[in-house]
Amino acid sequence: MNTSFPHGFFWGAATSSHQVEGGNTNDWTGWEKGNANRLAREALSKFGHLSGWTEKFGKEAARPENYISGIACDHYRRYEEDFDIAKELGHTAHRFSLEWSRIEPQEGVFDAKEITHYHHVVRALRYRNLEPFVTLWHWTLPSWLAQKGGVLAAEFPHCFARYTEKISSALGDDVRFWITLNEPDILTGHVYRKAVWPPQEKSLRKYLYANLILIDAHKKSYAVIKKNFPNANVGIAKHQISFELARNTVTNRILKTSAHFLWNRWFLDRIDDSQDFIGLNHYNRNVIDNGFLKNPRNQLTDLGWEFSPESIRQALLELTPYQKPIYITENGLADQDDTLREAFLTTSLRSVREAIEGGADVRGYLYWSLLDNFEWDKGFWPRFGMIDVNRRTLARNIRPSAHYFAKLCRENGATVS
Ligand code: IFM
Repeated sequence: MNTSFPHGFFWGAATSSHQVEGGNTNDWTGWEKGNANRLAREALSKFGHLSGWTEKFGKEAARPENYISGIACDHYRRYEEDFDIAKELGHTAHRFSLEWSRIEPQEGVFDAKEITHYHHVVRALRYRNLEPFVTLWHWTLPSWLAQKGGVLAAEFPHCFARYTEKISSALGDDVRFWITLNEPDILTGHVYRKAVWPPQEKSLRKYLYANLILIDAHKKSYAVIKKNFPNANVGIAKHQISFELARNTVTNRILKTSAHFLWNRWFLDRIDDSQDFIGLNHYNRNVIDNGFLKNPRNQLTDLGWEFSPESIRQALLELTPYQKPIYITENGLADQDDTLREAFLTTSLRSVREAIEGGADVRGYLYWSLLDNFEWDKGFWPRFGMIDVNRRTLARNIRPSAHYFAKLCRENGATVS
């Protein structure tokens, strides 16, 4: 019996608007329609080699519909039902995102009905004693802003601050935790380095510039929330990778230090005076041996990512220099048959506990994701959910690992072994 998870530790799961709500009209909407056939054609060559690739995945990934978010999980209408399940599963917190394109469908024009909707969402969480962690921006853009250049638009920080002002003043009395940006550098990397997400423009200059714009946007948004609600807790959800050495050589150490600085520290360092906590999103380690990604590829998740849940320990310990509370705002895996998820949770949470014992001020764990959802350019076939969502009927089925997690939530992790 070990009781080293702190008193009041938050347990729960996370989602994002575009991935679960359904019925959104934003910069992804047209892109999905325009690219669905191509993505379906490319699926076999991209994923067919994966050891966990099944006939079922093959069929789903070959259908263009897989790449169109459409009704998603219909969470926009079924959020109360979904929160009831989370509550029944012992969760005490829930992270979700606001869909900017619903709230401000035209520049400067805010939709009171949508603001009320999100107020109801927050109240529905509060009513169930689930602490809301509200993300202001999880990547999707209103069409008018995308047309101005999206995260490259010089007005982006101003627009984001105006949106923050509007929505935070409406919801702020009921929200203690705000996440301004989700994984900003993953977004900029996929749009401007890999050029695989809309608007698919490969340019290192744009990549760097977009990151600077997002830093400014976060700072402005932070200032707005703190002006109106000085006691609010505001941060970002940052994707962090554990860079590990296969061998302790000079070259490997140089590679690790540079990669750690560029990937894990650069963005956080720049906003350090404007964050009350750090939201950690963690999925991967990267083993270095005269080069990157030399991971032993023993056990893989459905997406072909290495199964290495223990790497969260290093990711957490590396955040201790910031001397801020840490909330794990995402950690999870694609595992349709739920064969790895329980072991993943056990090892991840054991590693979290070790990090706490090592000095990391970790105050919550939010699994990604509550529901199977729309995994961006991969569509619906990867299943990250603790709750399986039937793509035809949208019926929710609780996976066995969710019950295992429920036990940990109820016991405050006491039996994580
Ligand atoms: O689904 C995504 C989420 O939107 C952001 N973090 C990583 C998840 C899994 O890829």
